[in-house]
This record gives sequence, C-alpha cells and structure tokens, in this order.
Amino acid sequence: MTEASAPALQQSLFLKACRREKTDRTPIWLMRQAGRYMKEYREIRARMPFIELCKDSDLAAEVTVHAAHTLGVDAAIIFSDILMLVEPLGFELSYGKDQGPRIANPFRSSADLARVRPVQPHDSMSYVFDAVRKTRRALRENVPLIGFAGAPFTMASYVIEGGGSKNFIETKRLLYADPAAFGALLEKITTATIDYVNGQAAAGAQAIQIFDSWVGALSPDDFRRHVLPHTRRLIAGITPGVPTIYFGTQTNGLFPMLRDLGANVIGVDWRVELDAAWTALGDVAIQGNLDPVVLFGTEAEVRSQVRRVLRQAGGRPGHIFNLGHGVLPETPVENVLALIDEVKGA
Ligand code: 1CP
Repeated sequence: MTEASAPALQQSLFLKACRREKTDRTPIWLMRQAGRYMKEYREIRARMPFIELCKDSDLAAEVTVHAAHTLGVDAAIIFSDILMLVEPLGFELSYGKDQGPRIANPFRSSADLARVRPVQPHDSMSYVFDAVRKTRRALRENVPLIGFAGAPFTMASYVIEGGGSKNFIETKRLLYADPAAFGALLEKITTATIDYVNGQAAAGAQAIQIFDSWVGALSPDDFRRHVLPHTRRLIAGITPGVPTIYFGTQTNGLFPMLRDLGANVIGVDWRVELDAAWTALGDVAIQGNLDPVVLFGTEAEVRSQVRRVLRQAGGRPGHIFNLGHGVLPETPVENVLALIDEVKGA
C-alpha cells in the first residue's frame, strides 16, 4: 500500500472533510502555520536566507513537522513558497530582509514570452519533492500533508509586477493592452504548475492547495474571460483522487464562477459570512474563515469568534477550520493555541 492510501490518513478528519464526510469534530490547520510568529522559525531564519531554507529539504521538513506537531493541527503544509516556481520559469527571485518577494526581470510584453521556459519539475524542483518525502515520513500517520502552488493569476501578478502590489497596474495594463500575451503567460505558468503539483502528490502529498491570494483584484468579467479557463485547466489537470483546495481572498463577487472550477474545497476569507458563502458556492467543502487579525485581540474574543464561525458552519459536513488568510508575523502564539484548543473542544 502506498503511504498516500494508508487507512489512517484516508480516515483523517481533514481528508474526510475534503470529501464532505461527517467527522467527530471540525478539522483545523492554519495557512502560514510555520513562520515568523514562531520563535523556533525565527532562530532558523537568523542563520540562513529564506530561499536557502526552502531549498534545504531536511530543514524545510523540520519546519513543517515542528509547526504541525507543536500546534496539534489536523494537517501540515509543505514549507516552501508559491514563488519558488518562478526560478525555473526564467525569473530572478530574491527576498529582501523582512520584505516580500522581488523579481529582477519582470514580464512586461509579448517580447518576454520567449524567455519564459518550460519547466521540468523533476529536475528544477526536486528539492521540494525531497521535502515532501521527508516531511511525509516524519509526520504522524494521521496527519495529512498538503502540497501547494500559486494559481495562474496570482503567479502572473508577481512576475509582471516584479513583486507584491496594491493596484496591480502593470498586470492589468498588460491584460488590457495585449490579452494574447497575458493569456500566453498564464498558459505557460499553468502547464508548469500542473506538473509541479502532481510531482508533489506523487512524492507523498495527500491534497493540493492552489493559492489565488490576489484574484479578488479582478472584476468578475475579467476573471471569467481571462483567468478562469486557466485556473480550471490547472485543477482539471491534478491527479484524480487528490483533493484540491482553491483559496482566494475578496472573492465574493466571483462565487458563482468559483463553483465551476472543479475544486473539492473552496477557501474563503472573513469578508463574507461563512454560511452565505456556503449557500453561494453550493456542493463543495468550505475552508475558513476567521480574520487573522482577531488573533491580536483578547483570548476571550478569539474563542468567541471561533464559536461564531462554527455556528455558521452549522455542523454541515465538509467544514475545514482555517483563517481567512495566513497567520501574520507578529501574532501572539498563545492566541493561536487558544484558537486551536477552542476548535478542538467544540
Ligand atoms: O522568513 C521569511 O522572512 C519569509 C516569510 C515567508 C514564509 C514563511 C515567505 C515570503 N513565504 C513563506 C512560506 C510560505 N508561503 C508557505 C509555507 C508555510 C506555511 O503556510 O506554513 C506558503 C503556503 C506560502 C504561500 C505564499 N507565498 C502565498 C500565498 C498565501 C498568502 O499568504 O497569500 C503568497 C502570496 C506568497 C508570496 C510571499 N512569500 C513571502 C511573502 C512575505 C509573501 C507575500 C508578499 C506579498 O504580500 O506580496
């Protein structure tokens, strides 16, 4: 039997919820559960740059497993970054101290298409597959491992802007001025991403999350015409039987279209009531949706907001508790532990 099909894993709370089966309690994990809010992570990062840490499969596995086991969450996520895939695509990636990602040679026009390379993930991303194998081996047998990648639009926004963005002016400028070049870029990213996430599943990841963190910047019409077909192709290309989570923020206006993506689980942020989101999204599992900034409040407030989210889920099968976006760097660890304790005790 392959590890991925081991009964303890397949009967885990998280994978049952992905399949919308009834569970004894609501499973929980947290986006960015391994990161700067943890002392042990800051100590490792003091010794080495972020990209080096991602490429050291032993340390990457250790960071994932340490976070999952100390928090006692119901799933672990590979320690990496959505932007790592841009390197083999032909972009020069760096992370400044306490800054987000920077790309030195951004994509700005159709002339740049020629330098976007096809990716052979088994060569260029083998360090991630090694990390998946090592992490899977070290995790408890009932804790599923989530592999991940960025969605085509969110990835394109980084390579076009050259980093994070507020208004996505360069991204939209290209989309409106040369939709064919924009489409060709998304096509190349999508093809590379399919092979990349399937490689993670083959190495031992039990589920795949697609991060579309910035998709909420698009109008519904632009999303439908220029982005949705690529995202749907990505999800359709994921190995059958591997549950897929599609996560975005500020996606309320896109809900009717997200039903067509083919994902098993949709992640929603706190800008929408969980029960309203579920009604709009229909027959899917739902992941979310506590505001990560609630964790900066009192413990009593954290616990009361957890109960509110659980009330909204209303005991429907297929709720995976999570934040509406990642844990922020300055978050008090005690409140993260209180959050998890409240979900588990409910
Ligand atoms: O130590 C450091 O200084 C680096 C901080 C850091 C970390 C811990 C970055 C830089 N990435 C990560 C890890 C990471 N990134 C994980 C694995 C850890 C876990 O979840 O436990 C994952 C799943 C990601 C995914 C990721 N990277 C997303 C999607 C999720 C989200 O938060 O929206 C995005 C948008 C990124 C880009 C990125 N990488 C790093 C930063 C600070 C950012 C965001 C920058 C921006 O605002 O544009």
